[in-house]
Amino acid sequence: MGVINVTPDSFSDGGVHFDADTAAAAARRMVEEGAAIVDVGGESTRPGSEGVGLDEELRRVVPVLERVHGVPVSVDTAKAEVARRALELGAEMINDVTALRGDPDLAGVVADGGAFLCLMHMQGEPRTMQQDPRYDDVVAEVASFLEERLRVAVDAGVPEHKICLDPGIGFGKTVEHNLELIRRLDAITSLGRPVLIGISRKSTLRKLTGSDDLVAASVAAAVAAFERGATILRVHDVKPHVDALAVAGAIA
Ligand code: HH2
Repeated sequence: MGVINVTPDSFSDGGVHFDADTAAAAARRMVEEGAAIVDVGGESTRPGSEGVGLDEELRRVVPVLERVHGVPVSVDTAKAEVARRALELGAEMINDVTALRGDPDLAGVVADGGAFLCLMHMQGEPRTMQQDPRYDDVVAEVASFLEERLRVAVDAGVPEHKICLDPGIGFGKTVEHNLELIRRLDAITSLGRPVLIGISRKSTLRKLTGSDDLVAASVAAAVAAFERGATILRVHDVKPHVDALAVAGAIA
């Protein structure tokens, strides 16, 4: 899954794809490089961010979707109205970092639109989530949250076979929480749904390496997650991940 943030402030690629033509060209290039799907987002969820209003999010995302016909697209949104417009414009999946806790109408839009859905764990909200994240057992708590949200989504009419689960690397988690979630990913894969991991260019990698160039660190983390059962990797640098995963997959 390639990442296109149509935002001025995303923590790793903020501003790079803020123009719709540039974003659409980048989405096409990601598919040429081997991405199976491209995740388009108009609201930054980086630690400390405030969120954007509906009109501004639509203004960012819709022009990109209008320019990427034929590209398999996921839309990173928690807003039902953004999801509705996105599905009308051909998006196949809604990636909701609130796991259906943000907008009571989102589940119905996804169900009616026949879309795929990603449910992600987050402790707290982006504005404050990294201030002091605490868990008794991060893996058990994230797994039980995802199991509950999966049930909520299915009860709201989204077919189970269209749902994937994501432990939410960096969303209300310390470095050690993030590492433990990947180390013990079997607790989440055992819920029976495909698991998505988004660790590309995240600050955990910067803290581990002390480097600002996070491509190699991102690839290493993606391969480690793949080897523990993750099947969707959300990444900014598609080509190195596709190559690394081709090799890791051939060996597996
Ligand atoms: N991470 C980010 C955004 N959306 N969605 C899922 N399912 N999983 C993730 O780990 C995830 C996500 C944050 O990363 P990024 O897109 O690079 O930055 P920003 O939120 O600042 O746009």
